[in-house]
Amino acid sequence: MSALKELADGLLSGNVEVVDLAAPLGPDTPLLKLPPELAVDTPKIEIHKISEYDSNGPFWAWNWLKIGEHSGTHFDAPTHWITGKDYANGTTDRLPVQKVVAPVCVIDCSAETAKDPDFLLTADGVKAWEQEHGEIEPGSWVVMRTDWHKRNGSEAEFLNADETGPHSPGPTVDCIEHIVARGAAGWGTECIGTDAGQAGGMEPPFPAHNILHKNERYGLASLCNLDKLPPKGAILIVAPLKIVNGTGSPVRALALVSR
Ligand code: 23J
Ligand code: MN
Repeated sequence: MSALKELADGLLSGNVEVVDLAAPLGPDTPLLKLPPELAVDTPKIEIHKISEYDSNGPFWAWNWLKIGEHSGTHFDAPTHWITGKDYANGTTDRLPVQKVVAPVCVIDCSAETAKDPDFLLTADGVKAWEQEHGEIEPGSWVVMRTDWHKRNGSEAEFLNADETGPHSPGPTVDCIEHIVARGAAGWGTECIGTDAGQAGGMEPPFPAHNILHKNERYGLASLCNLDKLPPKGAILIVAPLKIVNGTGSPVRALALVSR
C-alpha cells in the first residue's frame, strides 16, 4: 500500500489522530514583554466585528483583526532575527513549504521544569534523548516538552516574571548548536518564545533566535499539548500565513499521531 493511501485510511478510521498544538488566539492571549529601555512590545490582539447578520451585512458575520506576527502559537522565520536577515527565502511568503511538514522529535523536560522554571535543556540532554530514541534526522523538528502550556490561560503564570525578569525554560547555546549540526529544520517550545525567560543575559543574547535564524532554521513558540505526542514518530504541520515579507506568523500547529 502506498504511504498516502495508508495515511488516508488512518485519518478516516481514526488510527491517525490530528492533535491540536495551538493555543486560543484572542485579546487574552499572553504576549511577550520586553524591557522598555530596549524595545517596543507587540500590541494586544484585537478582534473587530464588521457585521453579524445585521445592517452591516444582513446574511453574514465577519471580523477584522489587529495582531502582531509574533502572537500566540506562532512561527519564527529567519528574517525575524538580525543574524538571518539576508536569506532570500527567509520570509514567511518565500520559505520552502517542504520544511513545515516534517517528523518531530519530542524531548520531555516536564519533570525538570516542574522542579525548576529556569530549567535549560543542554546538548548533553539532547544526546541522552538520542541514545534512547535514535539520532535527530536532518529535516526533522525538535520540540521541548515542559507542560508549560498548562499555564497558557494566565499571562502572569505563563510569563512567570518577578523583579529579576521572566522565568521560563528553554535551550542552552550548545543545545541549539547541536540540533542545528544535526540538520534540524527548527526548534519549538511551549513558552512565549523559543528562548528561555532569562535568555536575554546569555551569550549571545537569545541564543535560540540568534543561532537558529543565522542557520536558516525556524522557531515555534507557545505550542500546546506536546504531552499528547510520542517522543518520536509524529508528523508536525506548521505552515505560517503567506504574509508578504513576514518575519513570522500565528499558526494552527498540528501533529499527526499514530494510535
Ligand atoms: C523579539 C525580541 C525578543 C524575543 C522575541 C521577539 C520572541 O520571542 C519572538 O516572539 O520571536 S525573545
Ligand atoms: Mn516569535
